[in-house]
Parts: sequence; C-alpha cells; structure tokens
Amino acid sequence: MSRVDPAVAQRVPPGQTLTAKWPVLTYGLTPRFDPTRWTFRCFGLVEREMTWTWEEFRRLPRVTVRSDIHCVTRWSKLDNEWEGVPARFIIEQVRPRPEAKWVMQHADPDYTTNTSLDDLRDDDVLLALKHNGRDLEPDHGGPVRLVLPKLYFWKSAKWLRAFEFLDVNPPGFWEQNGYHMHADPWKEERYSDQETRAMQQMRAEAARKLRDRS
Ligand SMILES: Nc1nc2c(c(=O)[nH]1)N[C@H]1C(S)=C(S)[C@@H](COP(=O)(O)O)O[C@H]1N2
Ligand SMILES: [Mo]
Repeated sequence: MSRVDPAVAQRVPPGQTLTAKWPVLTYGLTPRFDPTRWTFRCFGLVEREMTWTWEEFRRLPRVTVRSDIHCVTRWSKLDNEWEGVPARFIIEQVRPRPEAKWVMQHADPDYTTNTSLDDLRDDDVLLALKHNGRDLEPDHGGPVRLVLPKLYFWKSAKWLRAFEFLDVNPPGFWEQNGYHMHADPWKEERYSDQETRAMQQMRAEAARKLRDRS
C-alpha cells in the first residue's frame, strides 16, 4: 500500500493491510453439502424453536448488503456485496426469551463462535448465500455462512447450521484457543490477553454455569 485514498484509509482498522484477493481460512476440511439433509436450526432460550430445510431456507426473504471484511490475520477486503437472509429476520421468527443475551453459532464440520445477540441484530448481519452476485463457493462457506462485518471475520461462521440462544457467553472454537471474546477490529480485540477483567469473569462464569447444568 504506497498511496491510499483517505476515504479508503478511513475504512481500514489499525494494523490491517488491504487485499484484493480473498484468502481461504479454514481450520480443517471443507464439508460436503447435501441439500437433502441440510437444515438450519434455532434452539435454546427462544419462544419457538425452529428448523428450516434447504428448500424452505432458500425461499426466505433476502437483502443485499455491501460491507468490508477484516481478518485477525491482518488482511482486510473492502466492498463485498453479500446477498442473504437478515439475521434479524431469523431472530424475529424464533423470538428470543428475555434472558437470552448470547448466541453460539454452530457450523460444519465442528466449528463454533460466540456472539452477543445485540451484535447479531444489526442491519448488516446476514446469513449469506451469495458474494458479488454468485453462489458462495464451498471453500468460503457455501451454501450458507454468517457475515457479521463489524467484528473480525472468525466471528462469521462458514457452513452455518444453527444458532443456540444462551444466557451465558461460553467461548467458541477460536475463543477457547486464545482469541478475543468480542473481536472489534477498531479496538484491535485480537487475543484474550487483551480482554478486560469483565470479559475474563464472563468466560469463567459461563464455563462454571455450563458445568453445573450438565
Ligand atoms: N465453519 C468454519 N467457519 C469459519 C472458519 C472455520 O475454520 N470453520 N474460519 C473462520 C476464520 S478464522 C476466518 S478468518 C473466516 C475466513 O473466511 P474465508 O475463508 O471465506 O476467507 O472464516 C471463519 N469461519
Ligand atoms: Mo481468521
């Protein structure tokens, strides 16, 4: 990056470098999509647990949103056009109970990431099926991935299969391996050693409550 338009520079969080390519970052292998067995499920602290088959899911209302990707490995990719089902639409369908404050994203093959319900309710959060007008490639999470632009990209699960609504905030896969519980790129919330005391207490409390319940 030698010379950057200031309007563009303003959109790049600290410590990030722009890329035009789209790297693939997966822990493990790309799962195979079987439309006859695929479902998307919402469970936990909701008034109405729901499961959509692929035929049902692909008919849900969609919107198009343009947003930026910021990966914790320090690349950012601006101006991605995503088409998908608004996360807020899904949340409205299942009606979270008042005590539900957190959502665990569950994805294939065995990936999880934890997010607050508030972060998922923003207008630009999608269960995306298309990127720049084309079906999402399998390596990038096709048929359906989350896109949560205001957090580092590990908070956007590829091959998304379920939302679990919770009253505690247990760490997901990368969060158990030292990544930050919240992941705001503008605050450079990269690793758990940067977490606040409040965040660390939340980790400990969630682990304890889940242990007590089982
Ligand atoms: N299911 C699943 N989702 C995932 C991952 C993964 O390994 N498995 N990696 C995460 C990470 S660390 C990043 S940076 C982005 C990468 O998405 P991309 O491969 O489309 O660039 O997906 C996130 N979602
Ligand atoms: Mo990542």
